[in-house]
Amino acid sequence: MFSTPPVERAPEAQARVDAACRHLMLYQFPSCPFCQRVNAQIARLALPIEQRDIQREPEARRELAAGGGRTMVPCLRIVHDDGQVTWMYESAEINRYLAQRFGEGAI
Ligand SMILES: N[C@@H](CCC(=O)N[C@@H](CS)C(=O)NCC(=O)O)C(=O)O
Repeated sequence: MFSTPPVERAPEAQARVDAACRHLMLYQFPSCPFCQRVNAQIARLALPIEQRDIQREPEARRELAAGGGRTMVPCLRIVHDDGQVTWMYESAEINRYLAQRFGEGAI
């Protein structure tokens, strides 16, 4: 199997991506195939997104249930500039969002 190499950005562009990723958090667990899909996208787009493993971290599972309303993973928590929080479920939607926000030419 070949995997696409991660995108390479100029240092200033990567710094902007790094800063934006500090407002994102992925709730997941490693054996979940939908989470693996999102993690492949995260690797491809070279995104330093912090992760919480809801199988190993009971507190993370509680956070996800309280904030997002479900314990389904993957879920991307997005903190917007105005402080509003979005809990985005569905691997395909998350991958689309990441591609639009961080894909080639987006940042
Ligand atoms: N359609 C969803 C499916 C996600 C899904 O089924 N995740 C499983 C783990 S592999 C899960 O969290 N199941 C528990 C639940 O739905 O509460 C996606 O593409 O993200």
